[in-house]
Formats: sequence, structure tokens, C-alpha cells
Amino acid sequence: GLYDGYLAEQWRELDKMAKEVLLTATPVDGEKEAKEKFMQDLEAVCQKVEPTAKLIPFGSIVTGFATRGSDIDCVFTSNTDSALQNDKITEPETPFDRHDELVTQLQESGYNAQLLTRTRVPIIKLVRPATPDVPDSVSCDIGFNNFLAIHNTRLLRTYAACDERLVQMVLFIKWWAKRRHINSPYRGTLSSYGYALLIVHYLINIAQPPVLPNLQLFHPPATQTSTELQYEHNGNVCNIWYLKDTSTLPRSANKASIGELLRGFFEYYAFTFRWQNDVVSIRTAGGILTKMEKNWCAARSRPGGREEGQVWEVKDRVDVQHRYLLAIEDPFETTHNVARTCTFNGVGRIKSELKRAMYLIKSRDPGHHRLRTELFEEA
Ligand code: 3AT
Ligand code: MG
Repeated sequence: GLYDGYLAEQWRELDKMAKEVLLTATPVDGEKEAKEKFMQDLEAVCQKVEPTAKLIPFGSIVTGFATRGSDIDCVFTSNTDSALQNDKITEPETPFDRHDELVTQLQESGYNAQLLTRTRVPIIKLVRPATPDVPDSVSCDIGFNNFLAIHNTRLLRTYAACDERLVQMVLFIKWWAKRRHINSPYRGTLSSYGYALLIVHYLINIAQPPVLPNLQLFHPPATQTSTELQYEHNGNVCNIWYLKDTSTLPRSANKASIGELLRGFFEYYAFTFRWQNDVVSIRTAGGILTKMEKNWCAARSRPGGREEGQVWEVKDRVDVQHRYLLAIEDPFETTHNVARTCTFNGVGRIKSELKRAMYLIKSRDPGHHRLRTELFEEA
């Protein structure tokens, strides 16, 4: 009917835009190789300090979610026994602690390297300057104990291999979120990793028929060794199993275009997802848990003064503080809220950006001029 025609028109416009965005957002030719070369050179310098040093990449350079100029994330490992062997990654028994020596060596080798020690764990930050072939300067973070990130990166990479629409959605949403300034965990909004999890949840549980299967719900074969099932991190045992060989899975029965899926994504998070109560949990059947059942809201009796910027709700005659305003459970470290960086104002901005996007998508301006010019307008 009329409404179907109206919807189809919105999908078509978004689809056209998505193609344009993918052209601009995709890294330039040779960018991935240049980033890998940069890491190899760094690794060689690290080996001057610690001969067994290896840099293991994670994040968007591995998942394929990298946009133009996006950063390089890697983790330093120095113990060959604990290094990456096949699919096994374990934390080193004696963590590397000569960070200062390493930074000095990097600086002497000509890198502009800095040790950040005020962070929860030490991080070395470097920048690969722009070159004629790769015109964006690229920053690089070397971490020392975020081995779990290697696992969650591989989970996302495996999802990306299931259906190419995941990468396309992530690139579009990241490009939009960056332009609208709602992709800065240090400034109260959500990391790229958080957006990727929101999209994975949408594609597993909300899009019908599903675009992605839930890889964490397949049963592990009896032959799996314990290092492939569990990983101990910060004293928590994480269940890290997921289906890794997806070659025998059937293709998704969902044939929706990117435009249709993007519209569905915006509509779901702008109007259907219950931000107050729900936790996005991609490992769980259905994809949603509640803050109550995860104990992600602290029940307190009504205190004298409320902290500013907190949301309270009266339940069973006590005030319930929503400790996490936006809740996205990490797929492996289930006590970790990936969206814990989001402040009250940050969540408000994300929500209003989602609604704004929906409003623009639905606007019936001829040729959708407003959609084209305003959706990606620098906020
Ligand atoms: P960019 O291309 O850098 O924007 P990305 O996919 O590399 O996107 P991030 O740089 O945000 O994403 O994160 C890199 C990886 O670090 C992704 C994930 O393995 C890990 N990570 C990031 N944020 C979190 C978090 N809040 N909790 C757990 N792991 C995280
Ligand atoms: Mg990154």
C-alpha cells in the first residue's frame, strides 16, 4: 500500500547514502598494509628491549571495521609460552613491567611515544604521521594486558565473516557517530566497540528473519580444551566459547538491503529499546537482559541528597539508582558494562541523535535533500 511505498523510498535513499558513505569511510588503498608495516617496525624496536616481544593486533584493523584513519590497537606480549599459539591466548605469568625502558627505546628509534600511566592499565601511545600514500595520521595504542580484547575482536571478526552487511552497517554507524560527536568514550559517549555490539544485537535478535546467528549459543564439541572454553581475567572466569567455523552455516534468509536494516536499527534504538531497564547482551538468547537481573542498578533507600545527573526510579518504595544509564554487557567479561563511559548527558545526546536520524530519514522533502545534507552534518 501507500505506507510500503513510503518505506521503500526511505530504504532506497538510505541505501544510496550508505554506498556513498562506504566509499569515503573505507580506508584508502594500501592503508591496511601501511598500518601493518608500522606495527612490524614497532615490534622490531620492542624486541630490542625484550627479544620475545610480539605485538598482537586487535580492534578494527582485525575485524574489518576500520574506517579511514582509524587507530591501530595492539597488545604487547613477551612470553613465548603465553603468546598467541593457534587459537590459544593466555595471560603471561610474569607481566612485562619495563614500560619506561620500552618508551625510551621507542623514542630513541624516532617514534613519538608516550607512556600513559594515569589509565587503569599502562598504555603506550604513538602516532604514525601522514605520508603521501596514507594521507591521514594514525594513532596507535600498545596495551599490556588486554588479552580479552583479542578474543572479543575475533568474535566480531567471525560475525563479520557470516554476513558482509555487518561491516557495512558498522562503517555507516561509526561514520555517522563520529560526525555527530557521539563516539568519544573519553567525553561521555560510546566507543566504537559499543556501537558494534548494538548492531550485532540488532542483526541477531531484532531483524527478522535474523541476519546473524548467535555464535555463542552453539554447543562446544566435546574435544574442546579448557583454554578454548574459559579464560580467567581480573579474577573472573569468562566463558569465551563461540562457534568459530561458520563455513557450514546456512546463509541468512534475510535479504534486506543496507538501507532497510539501517532504518530498522535507528527505529529500534530510537523508539523500541527500553534504555531505562534493558541490557544489551549479545551472548544471551533474545539479546536482552534487565538491569535488575544483572544487579546493574543499586537499590538504596532514599538518600538525603542525590548525585547530580543520576536517574532514579521508585520501585517497591525504595529508590533505584540506574548506575549504568546505558547498559551493554561484554560478550565474555559479563560483569563489564561496555557503555560505562556514557554519562547522563552523553546518553541523552545519543538518544536524541538517534531520534534526529529517524526524523530526517522520514522527512519527505523532495530528493531527501535534508537527509543527505543533515544526517552527516558535523555536530
Ligand atoms: P575504531 O576504528 O578505532 O574507531 P575499533 O573497532 O578499533 O574502532 P575501539 O578502538 O573502540 O574499536 O576498540 C578497540 C578494541 O578494544 C575493541 C575491543 O576489543 C576493545 N574494547 C574497546 N572498548 C572496550 C570496552 N569498553 N570494553 C571491552 N573492550 C573494549
Ligand atoms: Mg580502534
